[in-house]
Amino acid sequence: MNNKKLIAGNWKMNGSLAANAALLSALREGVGARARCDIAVAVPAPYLAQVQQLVANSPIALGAQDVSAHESGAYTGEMSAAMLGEFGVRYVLVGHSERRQYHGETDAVVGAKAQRALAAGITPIVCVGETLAEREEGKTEAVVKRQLAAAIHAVSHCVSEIIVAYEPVWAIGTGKTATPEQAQQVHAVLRAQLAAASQRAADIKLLYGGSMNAANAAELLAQPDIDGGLVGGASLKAADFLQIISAAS
Ligand code: G2H
Repeated sequence: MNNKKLIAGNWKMNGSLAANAALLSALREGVGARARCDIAVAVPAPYLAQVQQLVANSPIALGAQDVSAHESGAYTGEMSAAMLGEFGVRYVLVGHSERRQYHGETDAVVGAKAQRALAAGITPIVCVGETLAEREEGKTEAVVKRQLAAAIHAVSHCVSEIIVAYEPVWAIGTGKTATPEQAQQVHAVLRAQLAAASQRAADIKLLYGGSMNAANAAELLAQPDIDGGLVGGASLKAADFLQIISAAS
C-alpha cells in the first residue's frame, strides 16, 4: 500500500450508458495526469465492461459494489471474484450497510466475501458502521469492532491487504455527516484493532463514508486516521467528486 489517500465513488444503483460516459469523460478531463491521490469508482455490475473501457489509461481504478462469498456454481444472481477480475476490477465493496440491511449480510458472510476478493487479487473495502440507535445506546465501538473482527478473522494473514471504510449508518445519504472528531474517534479505534492483528496497520487505508461532499471533505481528510473517502451521492456529480479529489491531493 502507498500512503496516498483514496477517494472511491460508490455509484450505488445509479447510472446509464450515457450518464456513465459523460461522468467519466468529465472526471478524466478534470483529473488529468495530476491526481495525487488514488481514485476509484464502484459501479453497478452491468456497467463493469463499459467503465473498464472508459477508465482505461487513466488514474481512475475500477471497483465493484459486491462479490459472492462463494467461488462458483449454483448461486443465481451472484458474481464471483474471478469474474470481477476478468473486467479489471481492482476494488470491491463488501458489507456496505445497504447490503447488510436489505440483503441480510452477516459479519461472517462479509468476511467470506473479503477473503474471496483477496484470493482473486482484488482489494476488498470492508464497510463497518453503527446505526443511530446503536450510537445512542453507546454501542458504536462495540459494533464496529465486532464487524471488523469478523473480517480480520476471515482474511487471517492478509489483514494488511484490506481497506476499511467507516460509514455510520445514520450519516449515509442523509446529509448528516459525522463530525471530523466523531469520525476520527472511531477510526482510531479501528486502527488500534488493526494494529493488534497486523504489524502493517499504519499502512491500511481507513476511509470515511457518509455524506462526504465538496464542503466537508477537507476537514474530514485532515484527520490523522482518515486516509480517504467512500463517496456516494457526491460521486455522481463530476464537479463535486473532483473537488473531493482535490481535497485529498
Ligand atoms: C455511504 C456513502 C457511500 P453517501 O453509503 O458509500 O453514500 O455519500 O451518499 O452518504
